[in-house]
Amino acid sequence: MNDLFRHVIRGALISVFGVFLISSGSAQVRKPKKVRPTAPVRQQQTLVASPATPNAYLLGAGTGNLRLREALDTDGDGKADYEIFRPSENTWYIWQSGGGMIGQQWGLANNDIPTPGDFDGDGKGDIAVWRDDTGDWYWINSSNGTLHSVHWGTTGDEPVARDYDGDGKTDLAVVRRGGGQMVWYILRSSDGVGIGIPYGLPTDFTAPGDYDGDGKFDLAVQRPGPTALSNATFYYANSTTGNTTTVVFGLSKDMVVPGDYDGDGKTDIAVVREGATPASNLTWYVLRSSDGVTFGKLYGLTGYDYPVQNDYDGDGKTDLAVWRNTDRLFYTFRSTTSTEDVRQWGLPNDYPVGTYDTH
Ligand SMILES: [Ca+2]
Ligand SMILES: [Ca+2]
Ligand SMILES: [Ca+2]
Ligand SMILES: [Ca+2]
Repeated sequence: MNDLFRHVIRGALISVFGVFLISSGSAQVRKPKKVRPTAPVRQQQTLVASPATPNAYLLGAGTGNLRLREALDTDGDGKADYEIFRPSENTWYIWQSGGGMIGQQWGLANNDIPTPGDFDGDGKGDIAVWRDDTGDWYWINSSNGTLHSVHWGTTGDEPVARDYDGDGKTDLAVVRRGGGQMVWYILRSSDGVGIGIPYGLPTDFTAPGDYDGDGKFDLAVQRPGPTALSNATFYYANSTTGNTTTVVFGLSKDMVVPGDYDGDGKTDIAVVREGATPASNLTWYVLRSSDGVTFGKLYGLTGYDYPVQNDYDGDGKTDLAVWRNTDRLFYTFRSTTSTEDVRQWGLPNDYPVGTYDTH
């Protein structure tokens, strides 16, 4: 993983897009991802766009994890697309799985955090950012190209836009750390009502997913132990029952990479563990919800790769995937065929949007 993104790693002095953050101890907050400083935002311009393909669009039980794919599926073919944000141009470059390409100026590199989602609920990913210094969201509806801006959150929050009410539209959401707790502020798309729910501690890491498989995202956190090598504990609030489930899994230093790796419609608890050196492999550990078995695989490199797990082959299962900053390659391990797909997209020091769901 590039130094610019070392903010996701605890226990180091880290440079985040020109802003230096001190991270100390084992229970330090991994800051939200931002992109590096450059020019002011300019208006959108679509350079190339492929024809839209109708998408079988599903709601209800077991479909919550499809929202994660839709967040990166701009052409609606049921497969996640390869998305890069280029800080030097404030531009999103998207290689669509259906073959089209998009260049879209959107966002401010020094300030905004990419927050892809399906805000209009048409089953296609919308380009979106959350602006840290104002708490404003900016997105483009894929359905009609309209631009939207909504204020939700404040400086220092972490954006966690997901579909918490299960209506098929991504809800604007942030978590705020302070006062001894983590509060989730969610603006429900179904009724426009904003809610605040305390869930977690300020030192927890977010881990949103649909763990109970009811189609609604559940509030969830990874709680580190006393040291980086202590076990971590996951807590998630089942949206159906309201009950919290507690699972000890992984180490405190592990990064959270939620996904539905076994394709049963429930988010699996999953983490990525870095190795000792930049050339060391990353190790993925997935606790499969379908059978309770932990799956482990070496995939990616510690010093150069960003996790970008998603469903790139469209089989409903999250694929292990990384984007490598040095060779600009997307490496995806396709769940359908258990083969690797490698493709070059982006330039060194670009930012892979798919890493937004690494915590
Ligand atoms: Ca696609
Ligand atoms: Ca959309
Ligand atoms: Ca929603
Ligand atoms: Ca749920």
